[in-house]
Amino acid sequence: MTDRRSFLHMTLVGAAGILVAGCDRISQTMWGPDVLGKAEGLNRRVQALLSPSSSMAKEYTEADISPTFHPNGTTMPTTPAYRALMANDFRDYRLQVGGMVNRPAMLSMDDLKRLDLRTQITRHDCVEGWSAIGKWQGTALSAVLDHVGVDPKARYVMFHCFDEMDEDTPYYESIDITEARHPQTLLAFALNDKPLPVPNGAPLRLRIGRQLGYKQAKYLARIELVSSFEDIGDGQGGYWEDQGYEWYAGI
Ligand SMILES: Nc1nc2c(c(=O)[nH]1)N[C@H]1C(S)=C(S)[C@@H](COP(=O)(O)O)O[C@H]1N2
Ligand SMILES: [Mo]
Repeated sequence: MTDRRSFLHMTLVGAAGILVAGCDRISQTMWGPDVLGKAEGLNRRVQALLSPSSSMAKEYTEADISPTFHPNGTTMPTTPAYRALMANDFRDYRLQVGGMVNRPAMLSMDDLKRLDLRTQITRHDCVEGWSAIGKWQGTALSAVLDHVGVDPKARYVMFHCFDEMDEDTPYYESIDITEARHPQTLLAFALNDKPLPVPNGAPLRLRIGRQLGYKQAKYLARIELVSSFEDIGDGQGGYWEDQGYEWYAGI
C-alpha cells in the first residue's frame, strides 16, 4: 500500500511538474518570472466570468450512476483518532466547526441531518484522468455556516482531514465563502443510498460540483473559518496545492 501510494504520489507530482515546467518556459520568454502567480489570479477571474457564483454543475439521472465509484488517494486512514471512531461505526463522530464563527460547534451526524438535507447526482473528475458519477446525500454547507454564524471578515472555509499523507501532514483543502454557500456544496455522508464507505471518505466528506477531485476532501475532522490560509501548511490552501496544483480547480 505504501508502494502504491508513493507511486501515485510520484505520478501526480510528475504531472504537476510538467505543467509547471511548461509555464516556466512561457514565463521566461513572455511574461517574466511571476507568471504562475499571475496566471492563477487570471484563472480565478476568468473562471468567475465564465461561471458566475450562481452557475450549477450538471446533475445526472439514476441511470447515469457509475457501477463503481473508484476510490482514490487515501482509502484507509491509519491515524489512531480515526481508527477509534471507525471501530465504533462512527457513532462517536463529531464534526468540529470553529475559527471565525460566533458559535463554535461539535456536530453529530444526527445534528447534521437535521440542518438541511440534499441529494444530487454529479460527476467527479480526477486529474489522473478518470471520472465517476455518483449520487450524494448530505447537508448543505451553507446551513452549517448559518448554524454557527460566520464572522463577516472570514473569507475561506478550511477542511482538515483525519488522514496523513506524509508523516504528520494531514490532508487539507479550502474553498472560498461563495463556493461554500453554493447550493451544490454538501457535506456528504451517503453515496448511492448507502452510508459513505470508508474508501470514499467515511463518515463525512466535502462534495462541490464545479471543481476537480482533489478539492473533494474526505475524512473530515474539522472545519475552520479563516481570513487567510497563508499560515496553514505551506500556505497554498491545500495538500495538493502545496505540491503545485491550482487552488481554483474549475472543471
Ligand atoms: N482526505 C483526503 N481527501 C481526498 C483525497 C485524499 O487522499 N485524502 N484524495 C482526493 C482525490 S485526488 C480524489 S480524486 C478524491 C477521490 O475520491 P474517492 O476516493 O471517493 O474517489 O478524493 C480527494 N479527497
Ligand atoms: Mo484526484
